[in-house]
Amino acid sequence: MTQTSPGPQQVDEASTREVDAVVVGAGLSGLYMLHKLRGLGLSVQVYERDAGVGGTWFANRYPGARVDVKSMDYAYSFDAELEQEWEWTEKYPAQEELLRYIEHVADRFDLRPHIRLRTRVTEAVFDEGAGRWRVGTDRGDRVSAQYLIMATGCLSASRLPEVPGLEGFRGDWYHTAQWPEEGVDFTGKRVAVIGTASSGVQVIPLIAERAAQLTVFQRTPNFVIPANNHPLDPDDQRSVKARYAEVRKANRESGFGVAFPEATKGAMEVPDQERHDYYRKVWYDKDNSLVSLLSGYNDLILSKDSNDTIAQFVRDRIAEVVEDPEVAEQLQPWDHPLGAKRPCLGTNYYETFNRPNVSLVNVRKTPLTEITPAGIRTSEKEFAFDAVVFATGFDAMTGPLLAVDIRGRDGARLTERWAEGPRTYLGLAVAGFPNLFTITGPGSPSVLSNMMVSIEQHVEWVGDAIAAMRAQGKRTIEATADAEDFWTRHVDEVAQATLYPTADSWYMGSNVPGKPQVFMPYPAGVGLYRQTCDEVAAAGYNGFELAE
Ligand code: NA7
Repeated sequence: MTQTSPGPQQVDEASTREVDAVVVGAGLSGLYMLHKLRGLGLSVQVYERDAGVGGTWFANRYPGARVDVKSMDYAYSFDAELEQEWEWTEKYPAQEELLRYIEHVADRFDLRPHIRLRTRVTEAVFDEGAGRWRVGTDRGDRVSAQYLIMATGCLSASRLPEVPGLEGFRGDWYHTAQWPEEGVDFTGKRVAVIGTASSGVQVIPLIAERAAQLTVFQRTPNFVIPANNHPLDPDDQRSVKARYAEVRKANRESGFGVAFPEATKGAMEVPDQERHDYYRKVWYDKDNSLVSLLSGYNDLILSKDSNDTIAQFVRDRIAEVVEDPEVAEQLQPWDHPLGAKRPCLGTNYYETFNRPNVSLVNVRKTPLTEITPAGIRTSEKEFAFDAVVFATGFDAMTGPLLAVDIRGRDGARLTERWAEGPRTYLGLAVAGFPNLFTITGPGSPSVLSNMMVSIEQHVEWVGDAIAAMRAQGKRTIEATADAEDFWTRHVDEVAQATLYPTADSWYMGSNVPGKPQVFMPYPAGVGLYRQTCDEVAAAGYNGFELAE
């Protein structure tokens, strides 16, 4: 079911409507935030730029798009009936199933009447006199709201490479994160895919099955772990549901938002054979996950030597699967520790390079220089294509926030405040921007975790903060500059003690030319982070100023 929004002609530009809260985005976080605030009795306007709810799972509908967290963990936990009634079909459901689930949630909790689709929030200005946010959209809406909640997601501002010529390309082109709703038929076509991270790894094997020829342009090889996806056994699903409360609690207290027995040893503390056996077991285990791979030893993301053992294990598997040794070598990652960038889950990824219709171009050796009318030119030669697929990623975490012109006290722009990188308190709030909350914002565990756990924790924390303010008759809540300084330094210190900053990754902003190189997510784990947030609230919102 899709909801249509009124056309621009129906909007009265002169009138400013008052609501208690504006939520930007109707993905997993925006929908739950809306539900939570409605439950507290607030009037809420949600704006969503896309034509339907779903956020990431609306936009990323390329063939092969799947979540990389198991379905039973990647599901809302806030409503016990919802949790029990929804039946997942697979270990890692595909985009269509995830979108169906999200649409079910929107209907079940009657959320749609509060959502305006196809409407992009363009600016939000804090009016100090009124203590309210004045919000404007690209369709002429003018709304005044006490609270502004950015539920814009971490990966929603997609990027194309800085290669000239795309406007002159005679074929069709697509970005994986803006895939046409009607789908694309690549049968018999000469297709290029640029990008070999999570999205590229998922789309490449499926395009290869249809296209006459597929050419993959790879700049940096990634570690691709077998998804070992399979239908969920109904008995297994029932058994998880029977102890769901316990499973959820363990997830909330864990590091990555998916519970896993805590490792007591480092990778180098066990005999080589034992370690190798463990990696092998995880690699082929039908119930494996990124977490089971990364959590087998307690120092894989802390010690380069330990990490080398698992990285080499994966490189060996690549060499085993890929028949052409030269291609295998190009596909082996050497430039970053496994896990310092989001590892990819694949199905037939490496096998795809054994197909006669698939070839690999290393654009580190022969960079892309131009999109030509007929195809793509590298420093070496020109290739002709009917279609080009950009799996080239996102301006992550800060991109979606800075795409809105957000101005706080004294007209200060968030873009200017964050010119040298994001600065937040708890990844939730920004000094000088009262009553603004960023769901899974930079400085919170967000993308280093099962997003569902992080989203629910933020939404619930924000809901509780608003309820507490209302109970105490407070009008504004604002992070102090000291608290923000402390937190920003703390996030950096924790990150520097890990291997994460050693990789060029979108976690660091490295994929966007000119973007400040700052490690953006908070890597201390969702359990510890939740404790900190709870302590802040219990201490009367320590580090925040609440005013009447
Ligand atoms: P990512 O992880 O940002 O990957 C983008 C890919 O595109 C990556 O392989 C990039 O290579 C490549 N890329 C980007 N720009 C260029 C240019 N100019 N030339 C060649 N190659 C380029 O995005 P995804 O959509 O795959 O995944 C995002 C997240 O979604 C993922 O981490 C999961 O959490 C889900 P690079 O590595 O920068 O050399």
